[in-house]
Amino acid sequence: MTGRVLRVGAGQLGPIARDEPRHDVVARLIALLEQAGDRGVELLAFPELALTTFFPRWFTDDVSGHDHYFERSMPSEETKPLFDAATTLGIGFSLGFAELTEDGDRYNSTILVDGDGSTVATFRKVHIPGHQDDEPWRPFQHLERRYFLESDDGFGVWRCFGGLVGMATCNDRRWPETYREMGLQGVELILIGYNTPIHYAPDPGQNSLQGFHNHLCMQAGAYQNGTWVVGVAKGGTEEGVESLAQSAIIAPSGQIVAQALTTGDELIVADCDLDSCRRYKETLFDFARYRRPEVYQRIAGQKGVIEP
Ligand code: CDT
Repeated sequence: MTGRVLRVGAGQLGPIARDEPRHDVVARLIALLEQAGDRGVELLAFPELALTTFFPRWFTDDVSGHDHYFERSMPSEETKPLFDAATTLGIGFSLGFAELTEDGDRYNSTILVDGDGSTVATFRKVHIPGHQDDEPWRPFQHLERRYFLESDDGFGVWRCFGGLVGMATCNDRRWPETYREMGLQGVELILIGYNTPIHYAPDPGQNSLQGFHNHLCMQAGAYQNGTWVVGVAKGGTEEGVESLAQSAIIAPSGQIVAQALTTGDELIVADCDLDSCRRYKETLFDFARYRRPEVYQRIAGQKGVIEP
């Protein structure tokens, strides 16, 4: 194979029980990492909030009531074995976790770690979905807006793994701005972890379309920006809530080249030729030649809809 080929894995997780200790989850992550090592993977993506159950599904009066699900440092004593195993194997990885900063701010974050164990970057989720207050009419809560701040850092792109790599988290993948912000920085590979409940309480009519929408937005984001996209789920039925699996590795053509078959812990792998991004970036989506930012003013300047 020619070009800059990076062997990428997605380490899908099945459910994590509410009482499952970090130590056991880290052991599951290391098992996926070892499988990735056997298959020559150089960069392995793990899901959003990959160390614990999806705790925003429960309301606590005091926001700090869920602080035991947050990490105050990365690596921590409990996560260090994962970092050590990755360094020994020479595999880089991305890992979603709940971040509690020294200032007491809470973010839904993802760390990107190089194959030598050094931290490349920490991304904080930008588009926080769900609601802030208890809504007992729902079969389960989606209180991300109670437990996480919206990050103002935006979507960075980093030179690493022989290419240009960016990150996004779950709901971020539904927004075209996410991909285009990174596309304008030349991104070649976007790593996206997600936890997507199949039941959408405000409009259950969307339930049967969850799988379609998941792939639709990531495939469109890949194609329209000429980039690889890795979508990696925590799927299966977790504490009674069924979540979408369907982890996928998507080429710059928008085609899915690898997809998970189960709803449990599963590794998928693809050889991602980063040079193949140029086929799209230098033709149909040659931004410098064809974009018209002068007629896109609303996109950055206006938040909600203003009808004519
Ligand atoms: N974790 C996450 O962002 N999940 C959302 C669910 C939105 S429904 C409240 C998603 O976009 O999949």
